Amino acid sequence: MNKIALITGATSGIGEATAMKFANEGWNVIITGRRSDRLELLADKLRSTSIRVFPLAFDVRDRHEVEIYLGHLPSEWRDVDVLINNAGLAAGLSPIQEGDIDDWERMIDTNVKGMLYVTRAIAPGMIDRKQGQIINIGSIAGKEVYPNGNVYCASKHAVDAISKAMRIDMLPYNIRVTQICPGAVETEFSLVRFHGDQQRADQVYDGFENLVAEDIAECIWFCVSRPPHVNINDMIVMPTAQANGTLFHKENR
Ligand code: NDP
Ligand code: 8X3
Repeated sequence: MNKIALITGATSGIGEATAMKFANEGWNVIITGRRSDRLELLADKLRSTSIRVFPLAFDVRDRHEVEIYLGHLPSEWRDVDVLINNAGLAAGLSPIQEGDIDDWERMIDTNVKGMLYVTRAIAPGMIDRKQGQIINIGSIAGKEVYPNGNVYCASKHAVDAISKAMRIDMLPYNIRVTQICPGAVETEFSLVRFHGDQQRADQVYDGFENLVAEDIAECIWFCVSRPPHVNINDMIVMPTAQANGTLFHKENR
């Protein structure tokens, strides 16, 4: 029987590339995100690889929706082998004294609370079966803080802490917990961060070769495809032209 991966935030970027990678490896996939039109398009594309797809459109910030969709999966989708907690975002890039409180709440509610709600719905089944892997998409922003990154960095530091805590709690149950922390990946991330300002988003990736979503999908697959006795705890993946959260080698500088 094909294995099952549940990927949150599969309507674009890293999540979409990861869904494609797993489908190409013959896994059945549960794909989630709020934009149902995009989910359906992706589901059609994935089905052409002859695997089974279960698209679920909901908002990870809504704990009742998470419980309705993920707490009551149909029996053929219930045994999730790998959960990829990927849905997330940055909103804004301002000093804390000028921060938009709605932006802060979106980031904390999505990156921290959403990840917790999804994990709370899926982890008990893995524990019952004594089998599974949870992959949390953190960030270099969860390892360092950078100017104006305040609340986004805090939310990803929370992902870092929760990943370590999950690894302890899941230890008796044969469940692998992995965190993957990318540097700059060109996706819709910066467009979302700058509230739809395409020009500002494009500037983030000017002058150096950024990562692409498929690079992270490959890293996720590497972690999942290790032998069962091997767990990659934590992986930091940067563009070669990025040394840390703030230092880039840009050709046009
Ligand atoms: P994208 O903006 O391309 O993708 C984000 C995904 O998250 C979308 O599918 C979006 O779907 C989903 N999402 C956002 N909010 C919600 C919500 N409330 N409920 C359900 N789904 C939601 O960005 P990336 O692919 O780059 O981001 C994926 C993850 O990678 C994030 O956690 C991000 O923090 C992290 N990351 C990204 C880096 C980068 O440079 N791009 C670097 C380090 C980490 P929809 O809008 O349809 O709901
Ligand atoms: C996304 C990358 O550098 O904006 O997590 O934090 S960064």
